[in-house]
Amino acid sequence: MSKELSRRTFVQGSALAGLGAAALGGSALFGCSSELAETGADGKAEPAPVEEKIVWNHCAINCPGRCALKLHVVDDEIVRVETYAADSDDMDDIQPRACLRGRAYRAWVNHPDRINYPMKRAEGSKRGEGKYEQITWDEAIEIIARNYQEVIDNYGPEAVYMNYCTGNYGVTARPWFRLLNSLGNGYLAFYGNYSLAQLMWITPYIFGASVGAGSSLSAARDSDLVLMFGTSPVETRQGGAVSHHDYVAMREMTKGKIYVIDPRFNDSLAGRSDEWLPINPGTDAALVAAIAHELIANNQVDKEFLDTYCVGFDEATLPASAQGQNKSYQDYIMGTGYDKVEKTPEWAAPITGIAADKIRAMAGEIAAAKALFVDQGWGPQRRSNGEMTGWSICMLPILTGNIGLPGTSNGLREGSYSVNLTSMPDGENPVKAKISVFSMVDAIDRGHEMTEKADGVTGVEQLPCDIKFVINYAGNCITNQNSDINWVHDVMSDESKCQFVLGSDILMTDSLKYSDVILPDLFRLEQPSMIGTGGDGGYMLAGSEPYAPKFERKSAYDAAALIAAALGKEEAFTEGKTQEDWLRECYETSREKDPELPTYEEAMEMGVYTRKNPAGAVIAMAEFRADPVANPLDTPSGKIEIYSEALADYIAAHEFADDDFVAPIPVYAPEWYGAETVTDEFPLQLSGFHYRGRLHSSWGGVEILKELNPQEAWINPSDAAERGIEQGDTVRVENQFGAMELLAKVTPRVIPGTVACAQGAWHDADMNGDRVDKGGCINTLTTHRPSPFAKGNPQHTNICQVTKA
Ligand SMILES: Nc1nc2c(c(=O)[nH]1)N[C@H]1C(S)=C(S)[C@@H](COP(=O)(O)OP(=O)(O)OC[C@H]3O[C@@H](n4cnc5c(=O)[nH]c(N)nc54)[C@H](O)[C@@H]3O)O[C@H]1N2
Ligand SMILES: Nc1nc2c(c(=O)[nH]1)N[C@H]1C(S)=C(S)[C@@H](COP(=O)(O)OP(=O)(O)OC[C@H]3O[C@@H](n4cnc5c(=O)[nH]c(N)nc54)[C@H](O)[C@@H]3O)O[C@H]1N2
Ligand SMILES: [Mo]
Repeated sequence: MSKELSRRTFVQGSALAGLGAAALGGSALFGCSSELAETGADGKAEPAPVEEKIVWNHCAINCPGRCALKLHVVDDEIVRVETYAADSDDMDDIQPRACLRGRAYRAWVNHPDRINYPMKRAEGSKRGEGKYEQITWDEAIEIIARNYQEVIDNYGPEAVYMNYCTGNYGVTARPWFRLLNSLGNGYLAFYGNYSLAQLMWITPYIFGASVGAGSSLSAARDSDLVLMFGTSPVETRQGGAVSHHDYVAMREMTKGKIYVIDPRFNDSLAGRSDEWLPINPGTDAALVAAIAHELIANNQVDKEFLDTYCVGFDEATLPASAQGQNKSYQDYIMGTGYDKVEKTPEWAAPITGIAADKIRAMAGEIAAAKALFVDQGWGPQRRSNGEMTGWSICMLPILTGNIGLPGTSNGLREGSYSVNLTSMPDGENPVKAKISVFSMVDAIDRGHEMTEKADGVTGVEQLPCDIKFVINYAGNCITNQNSDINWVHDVMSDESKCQFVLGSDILMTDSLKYSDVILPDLFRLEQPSMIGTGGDGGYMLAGSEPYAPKFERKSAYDAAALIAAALGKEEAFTEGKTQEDWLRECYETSREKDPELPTYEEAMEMGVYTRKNPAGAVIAMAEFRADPVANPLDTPSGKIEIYSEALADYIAAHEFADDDFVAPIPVYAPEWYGAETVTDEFPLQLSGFHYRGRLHSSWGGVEILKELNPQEAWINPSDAAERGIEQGDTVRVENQFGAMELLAKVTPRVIPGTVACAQGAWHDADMNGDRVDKGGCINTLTTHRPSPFAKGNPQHTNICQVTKA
């Protein structure tokens, strides 16, 4: 679009473009109006007067800074995206303002890869090739229903699976589990998620199942020492009303020093005066163990807290089954425990890359802090030793008694105050078996061999069959976001394994190319929708559709209803309701629970509803701290478990590999592919992070955002010099699983010995050729081996070699 175009001609161009694309009909299987907009308008004709309407809707991805979108709509085209902004300079005002990505929705909604029609895999092509032919909705539904019924008849409901996905959130955003339950058979479910599987699994052993997060960041305003382990809210919590804002507000107000402990000088540190503590990836537990050593050696642990609120710090509070065997945490730290190694700062220094004196100084600062606030992101736990690392980080507040009091947290990620909305019910799943979320491809490959003891299957001792029918909706987690793409490709393209893959998305993605049938979906912002969420304060967003569905796109709800109808279960699925009926009904249920909420009509009109936390801040575990007898935790002992007898029992009853370090106390476990296990062939660590310019792979194809946020491998100048690599060179990053090519960012912002690479870039390889990924998708190099306990995704744990391409 040329710069000279006036706003009027611009608007006319977009309107014409819509017509142009529609008139093309079947010749454009996926495509959009914006490309045509640039060639379709002659800019000379006198434009008809246009009327602009404003429609509220919301961002629906997994940020979780789901922000308000104020859509300007002319002739059924979004011509501009604004957001919410209140006229206020109150730092505590809740303003869910969209980030650059949110404001770039127009380019995404009109992307050339948009899916417009139902399609089936082209005759003779293989899964993964991405060759499709247009079909009718009737034909698509018939194929889906037939394959579903065949799989149920031949293998049973354990062969049916809905893959993990995070592209679409809202009260009615997930109709697929409901569909599978309405059909009366159920499905193989999963537990955990790709975000925090390891921490989710271990936290119930430490604090009990009801403690899922720490204090809100507003609580850190009263802290005098803030430790941020592997987290960058400025990058991963963008948006005006979640942790990015809350972190910046906290930094303005707290008197405490803030340490950021990360292999990478992340954007939350950039341009500010706080301290970066560079650490070798996967070694936080060694740092914590050495700090614990200093606190114990100098009598600086809070013994009264440990005796009253915890079990297992020392012999005195160990359960009877563990007594007299040197199994306490203190024994492990002081060198009398199971490995007989004293965890001195000198022991930790070569492992972590942090000097022993620095570790001593930090221990001194921690001991002196009156209110220590420890916050961990999920980077440290998305690793092969993530369970032990996540638990270890929580040991700093536990050892010093900095839990449940003003200015403190419990070591987990910051908590929030949210407005909660009830979702459309999923119904009952009669199938008891579950697999870990990371196990889908394994369960396609060899599901019938997978057991409770070795593979973390739950509900049954062994899976009765392999997965044969997959729904992949609003997720790019078959390949792009999943690990070891080259192996996944081999499993998924083998048609003797999975019988049928139903894909549905708004855009053609790398994962969608493994579908047998593709259904064209709507963006959430193209449908009536509501969502509740929060940070320091809570908010709710509501909105309606800017225009009727275009081309042959249908909402997932309507698509699922057609499948239900084809299988004779329409009534069970819809109960006679439209998506909007469900939205209203769920919202009325929410209002019964929370009568302060506005009416449905008011909410739709307002777009944004906000509420401050009446308590000021969330202080994690405050009730337990105030009275541990009246408010016990839901651990077996009712206390914080530093030694977990339940975990000891679990370990005894399960199978682990030799290099899986498992223990009933939080120990440092060297990684399989880590600081201590790099090889001559692959001498560098390769650690991922979540990038500011995308949300995983979402927005990854939007050119303007790609220009602003190039895909790069961060490499320290010392490692680059050794390899003759200069800033801006294209480099090849390679390991035992694959190779990718991308730009080098030569920078002291990453610790020597580690290459950092943003996850989520679009995989771009010739899978029938050399398989070298020119898109720089890190999952070309990640392992599919699951973490020992959670069987979670250890996607930041990798080693590599880097050379000039
Ligand atoms: N190496 C590595 N891999 C990782 C991670 C990592 O740290 N390192 N992180 C992991 C984590 S934490 C997660 S949560 C997963 C996320 O993995 P995914 O859930 O696959 O996330 P996205 O790549 O954002 O894919 C979302 C999909 O939803 C679609 N979508 C977006 N908006 C809409 C909408 O409004 N409607 C519909 N129908 N579809 C929409 C997008 O086109 C996209 O295909 O990735 C994991 N993968
Ligand atoms: N812009 C943007 N925001 C996002 C996402 C996105 O893709 N893009 N994804 C969203 C989703 S679904 C999720 S789950 C969250 C993810 O949020 P997180 O899991 O917290 O994000 P990561 O970037 O994986 O990790 C945070 C930091 O940990 C560091 N790190 C990695 N390994 C280690 C380690 O061993 N020790 C220490 N100390 N630090 C380590 C990384 O360098 C990174 O700076 O973000 C959400 N927000
Ligand atoms: Mo995530």
